[in-house]
Amino acid sequence: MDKKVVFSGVQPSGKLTIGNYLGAIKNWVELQDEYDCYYCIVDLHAITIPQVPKELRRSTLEVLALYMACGIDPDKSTIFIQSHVPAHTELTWVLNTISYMGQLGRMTQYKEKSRRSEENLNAGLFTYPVLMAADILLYQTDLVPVGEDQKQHLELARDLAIRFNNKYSETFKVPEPGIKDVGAKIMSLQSPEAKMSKSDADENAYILLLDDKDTIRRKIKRAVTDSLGTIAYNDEQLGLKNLIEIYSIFSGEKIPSIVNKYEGQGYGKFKEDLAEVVIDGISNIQEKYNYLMDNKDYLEKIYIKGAEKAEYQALKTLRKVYKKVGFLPR
Ligand code: ATP
Ligand code: LTN
Repeated sequence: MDKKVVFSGVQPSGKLTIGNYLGAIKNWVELQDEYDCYYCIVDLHAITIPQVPKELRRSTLEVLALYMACGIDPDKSTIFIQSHVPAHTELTWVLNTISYMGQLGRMTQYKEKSRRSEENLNAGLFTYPVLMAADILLYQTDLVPVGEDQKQHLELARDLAIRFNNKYSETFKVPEPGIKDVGAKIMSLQSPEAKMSKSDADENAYILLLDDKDTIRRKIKRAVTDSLGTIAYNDEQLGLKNLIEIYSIFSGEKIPSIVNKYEGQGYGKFKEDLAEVVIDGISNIQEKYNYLMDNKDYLEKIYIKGAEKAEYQALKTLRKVYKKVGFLPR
């Protein structure tokens, strides 16, 4: 029997945070044996906000190296760059024609990003989720492992699959979201009611996968907590709650056991230990990353091979779509 299909992606827009890792990439690793996995670097999505071309090229390679350093194995999974497979933009066009302006206008990410870039409110920002739907639907994807913030976009991808299937006949698999209970929304270290984001203006708000040890210790020490002063896991102590979750996922220790261990102690010792847990959890990734970035020829081979494999699958779906909508074959 054929394996079920997983698809996910990250934008090469700046450095990756531990939020991207815990909410997405770490979970991708666990799916590699059971599923046929496609992990994409979504550079077409990245240009919906202004990018410096030279830096975009570098970030794209960096994200590829980070995927692999985190444990994505190119012998098991297909790793590729979105712009290398033109079928993504081609299917986007077709899906645009069955997407409703109203639904796209209600997307939270669009509303937030358009508020931030009022002077450059480009159409790409608006159709961003349609491109994401195309990414997913091209591969007849069963499962999409992402963080909580992508839930609404996934709902749209499901809607478009169903709408197309109803209009023309069964064509797309309707994908399911894979969102974890813990770790799907790592919060900002400075304002724990907001998501940790790599595009945050305050660099103390996030920990990067490539931050050095002292930076990690400093950022965790400065992380916002509360004045209650007791270690507990609840919604009144959001800052602490977030830190406990980070501790739990990196260490594998259950949340109640962590709370127990630090009960009666102040936040200082807990934060010190947390910093070491995080450092421990990512030092291996950093080592592998540095090795890979010194071997760019190898990285190039990986993404060339990845694009070939991805394109083969993508074109199968695109051909069906073109036929169903009535395009005359060449
Ligand atoms: P930005 O914050 O700059 O908009 P981003 O950090 O959300 O970007 P993306 O490339 O948009 O990065 O997201 C990649 C993946 O990481 C997605 O699956 C997303 O849901 C997940 N993710 C992003 N931030 C977090 C977070 N704070 N907690 C958990 N998962 C996250
Ligand atoms: N929009 C996503 C990135 C993304 C994606 C995808 C995730 C683009 N295409 C397909 C899963 C499946 C984000 O994280 N901002």
